[in-house]
Amino acid sequence: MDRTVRLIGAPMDFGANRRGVDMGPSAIRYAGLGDELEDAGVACTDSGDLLIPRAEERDPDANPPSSGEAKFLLEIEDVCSRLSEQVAEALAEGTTPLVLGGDHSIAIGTMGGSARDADLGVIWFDAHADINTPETSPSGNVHGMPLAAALGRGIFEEMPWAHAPRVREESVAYVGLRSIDDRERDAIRDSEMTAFTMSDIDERGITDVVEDALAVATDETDGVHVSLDLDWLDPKAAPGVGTPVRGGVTYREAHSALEAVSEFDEREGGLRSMDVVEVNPILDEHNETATLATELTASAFGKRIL
Ligand code: B3U
Ligand code: MN
Ligand code: MN
Repeated sequence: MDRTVRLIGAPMDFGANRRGVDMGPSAIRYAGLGDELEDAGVACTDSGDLLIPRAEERDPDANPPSSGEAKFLLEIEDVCSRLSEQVAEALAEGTTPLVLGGDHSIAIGTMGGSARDADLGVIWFDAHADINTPETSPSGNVHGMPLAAALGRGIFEEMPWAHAPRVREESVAYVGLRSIDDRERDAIRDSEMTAFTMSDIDERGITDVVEDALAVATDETDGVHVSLDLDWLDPKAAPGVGTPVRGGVTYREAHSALEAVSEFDEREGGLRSMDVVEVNPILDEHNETATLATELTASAFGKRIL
């Protein structure tokens, strides 16, 4: 395949409730991402990391009064605005942006850049729904809000840096949900998004579910963004995450899912951007979760056993 992947590190933990995800990009690179991608048959260039201030130097509550409960929102705005520029630039140069988090709030920047010149489908591999707004969030952590931000829900509607008008509810598919707040449940039920939970995977198998998710994300869109939150996996396979939830997908199911993404991409094209988030090396065991993140990314870009 004639593809160049452009790595962009976003070592940001402003959106998470546990410190440590800022080390994710280093841990993922150290686990050999560049070589793995080359094994997958794609070329790889590395733009390095965005410069991000340390959380200790900032006041989490220094938000505009209209922003409700959303910690470090000003800092997240700054990082995501810069990230979206880099993502848009990578696409304009004909490369595929691969953003290494960082907590999941960085996906606001990735989607913003990726949806700038295209109608964007989204596949959200996550235990969580990430559809809270500052008005509904139980925690004030923005890593529980990136999809709401991209869709312009609640007060995000008035935040041009967050709202990506070319992402529509009908083009969003969740895969693997199992931890949803009450108000998120209502939001999903009242929306046009498609949600496949762990129960759907139990009943139908991961491959069928991912095929359906791809059908949703590619229907009347120009490309797909894949957002991979490592807490999607069962904590036995991915212990190094800040908010582990029992009952996630297995190592094998995760590989099948991302291989299905790449098989689809080989057949029909369309994998436009990806981010890999929530790897927390402080909580990890021997860099296992970062290594897994690396392997799964290689599967998404075409690496096969044989
Ligand atoms: N839904 C909860 C918890 C959460 C979301 N994403 C993660 N945790 N990683 C919240 O705080 O919004
Ligand atoms: Mn998430
Ligand atoms: Mn999650």
